[in-house]
Amino acid sequence: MTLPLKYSAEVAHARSVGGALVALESTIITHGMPHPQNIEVARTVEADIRDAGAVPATIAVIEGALHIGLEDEELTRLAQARGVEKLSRADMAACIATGGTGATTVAATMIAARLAGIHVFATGGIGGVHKGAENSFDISADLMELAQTPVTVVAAGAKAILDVAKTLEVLETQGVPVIAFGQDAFPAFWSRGSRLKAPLRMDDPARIAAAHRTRALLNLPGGQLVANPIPSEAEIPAHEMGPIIATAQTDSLRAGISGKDVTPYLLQRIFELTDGRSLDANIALVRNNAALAARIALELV
Ligand code: PSU
Ligand code: MN
Repeated sequence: MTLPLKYSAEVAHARSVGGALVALESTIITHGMPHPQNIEVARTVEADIRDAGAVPATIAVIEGALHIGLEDEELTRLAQARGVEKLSRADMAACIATGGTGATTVAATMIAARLAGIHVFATGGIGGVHKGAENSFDISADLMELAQTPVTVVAAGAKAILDVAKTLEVLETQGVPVIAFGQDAFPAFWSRGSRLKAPLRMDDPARIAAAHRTRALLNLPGGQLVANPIPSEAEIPAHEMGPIIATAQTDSLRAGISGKDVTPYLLQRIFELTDGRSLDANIALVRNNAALAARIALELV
């Protein structure tokens, strides 16, 4: 029995010539953004990576095959499909074994990237420790994945739907380097700054690539989290997002949402409550992360 692994034509070619590859997740497409903006964003982000001289590898499970890179019609179908599973470390093997279709979270995308020899991955925000985790125990598997899978993940920090301070504490406990790019503060997704200082700061993609390589030389198993602030022209001030996030949180508790439905519920609710404005910021920061990830990937080849 072998793993049904499928490379897109573009990714297969890049692998054969040793080109720079950047992995992209698919949960952001199926559970993180509404249709039809999700497919536009997915295509734009792929194009940004190509413009920067690297090759995008969007990852998903389609009818039991683990796809590393999607052809355009596969991307289009996935973005419109209903009932697509959300796959993390716990559910990925079961989905493949049963011929299912699922979108990969940060954790599952890292697992697939490692299998394909891809070292760098761009996304929007990672999962983390949810507010009220002292009661719910809701801590994303993304954090434990960063501790064990050697992929450098570029994100815009963590959304304030999470308890960001606790998220940073868990990352520290798990031995995950958290590197703010070009500033001292840990960025807060829609906003550039936050009251929290990132444990590390680097201003140059070459340094981030060197740190990635050095971890391998030290035989350390995990990856790195690069926290890249949203471009200033696209940011939404934290004081505007605060009350909206609080409302989404209250609605989520009242509706009894739990487990893997929490993050998609909150993202959708915030989209509604901001009349779609949160999405524009989201698009700008994902594109910005894709461009930085491409620069890091080019340093690594
Ligand atoms: N945070 C965001 N946007 C997202 C996600 C998180 O700002 O789209 C998605 C990612 O796929 C992430 C997943 O890996 O949600 C985390 O889900 P959970 O909290 O259930 O682990
Ligand atoms: Mn969770």
